[in-house]
Amino acid sequence: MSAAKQPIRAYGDRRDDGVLQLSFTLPVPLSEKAKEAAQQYCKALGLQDVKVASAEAAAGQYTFFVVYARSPVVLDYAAIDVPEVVFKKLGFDELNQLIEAELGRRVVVFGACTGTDTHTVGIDAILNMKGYAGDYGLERYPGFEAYNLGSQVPNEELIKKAVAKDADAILVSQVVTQRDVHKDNSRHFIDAARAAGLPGKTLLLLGGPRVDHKLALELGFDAGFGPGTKPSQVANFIIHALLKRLGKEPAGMHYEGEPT
Ligand code: B12
Repeated sequence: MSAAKQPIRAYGDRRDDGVLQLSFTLPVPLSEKAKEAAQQYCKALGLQDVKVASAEAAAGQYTFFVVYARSPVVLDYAAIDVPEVVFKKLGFDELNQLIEAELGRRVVVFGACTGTDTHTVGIDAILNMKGYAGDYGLERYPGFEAYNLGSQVPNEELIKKAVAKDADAILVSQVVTQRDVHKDNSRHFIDAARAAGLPGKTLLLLGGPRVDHKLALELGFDAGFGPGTKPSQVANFIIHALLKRLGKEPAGMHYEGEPT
């Protein structure tokens, strides 16, 4: 029997009114004609009751718009099926104790922002002592030995250095997404990881502002982490995935959407 339908629409002023706020840039200077173009553009997208709330000149020859409009689209939320990393999260001390008790050694992780990408803040947030949003980074955990190679690291170099230290997990950060460079570079990483025999042996994690678990699985990683990820989520994922591989996963833990 199929699950009951759960229709949803966007919520602007009132429930189910379908009102959206969207922003975009058109390659024309700010003018009344530009505002009309923004209206027509939104109507062509199927939107109704289009109101241009804000139009600002951007870099001289461009205009940045904020628009309110109504969408007739209704989605069945019950029909949406997406992989998610789900497990019970342990606290800092509990996780370190679990590592000590079940692995009896430090867990080695290597991370970098690879390819041509210079953005280090995301991988630093996960690995550095200080961490992110009041949540300690992996360097702070006695149970982890974390190596952060920084930015613009060639995929092969990250893999070579991780293999030399027999790493348990490799963390790849991809922030720039122009022309899908994050996907191309991630595929390149996975090709190199396959050539080194890593999948199934070393945990491969991908993260960045346009990354989610589904995309990471599609690209061949073990898990994906997007905006707002806290280091403790990553630490917990790594430990539970390692213990699961060893058949030592504590009772009551489970993930959904993992590759089998
Ligand atoms: C700071 C910054 C820079 C700094 C980077 C300094 C540094 N050392 O990192 C500098 C000035 C160098 C820079 C340069 C560029 N930047 Co810049 N930059 C930013 C900015 C303002 C903030 C990024 C950031 O630090 N976010 C904070 C961190 C904490 O968030 P995060 O990366 O998402 O990380 C979190 C999660 O995603 C996740 N995560 C991330 N990685 C990983 C990895 C793993 C394994 C895991 C588990 C989790 C994880 O955990 C983190 C914590 O929650 C953004 C705009 C913005 N507001 O986001 C633009 C932005 C990312 N930059 C952008 C661009 C275009 C560039 C340049 C190309 C500009 C240029 N034309 O030269 C260059 C890049 C050159 C290159 N080769 O990469 C664009 C990217 C657009 C796109 N679609 O790709 C943005 C979005 C700005 C914009 N709106 O245009 N940039």
